[in-house]
Amino acid sequence: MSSFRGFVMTIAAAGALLASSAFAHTKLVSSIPAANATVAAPPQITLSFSEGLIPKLSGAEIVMTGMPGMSDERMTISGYQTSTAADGKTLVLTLAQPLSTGNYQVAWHAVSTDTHRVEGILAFTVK
Ligand SMILES: [Cu+2]
Repeated sequence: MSSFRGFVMTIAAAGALLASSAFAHTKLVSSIPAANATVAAPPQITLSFSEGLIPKLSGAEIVMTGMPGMSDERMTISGYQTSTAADGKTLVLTLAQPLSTGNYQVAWHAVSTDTHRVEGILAFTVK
């Protein structure tokens, strides 16, 4: 009987391990600029995650969603470089030129080392 009991406990432990790894997918912890902040034109946009990222599968699209006194036409920003900081958990978007005054959305996606993909939108305003 004791070997059966041991078997059951092994299964239970394996289940707990699976459950905890399912919760280990990454989430956005903080960003620069912060969500919904109004800032001077940032030289780069930094997205800090809770888990290590797979750089090839992680990135972001930057879109200008509006400009003061202009229509709300969406304009995709290009010419920035995406890299991962030394901690492996931080995506850095280095802009080729300063963002002009307006509202921005950064549509990010991140795949952590557990291979789960998460995504979200960071909005901020450049004054
Ligand atoms: Cu996960």
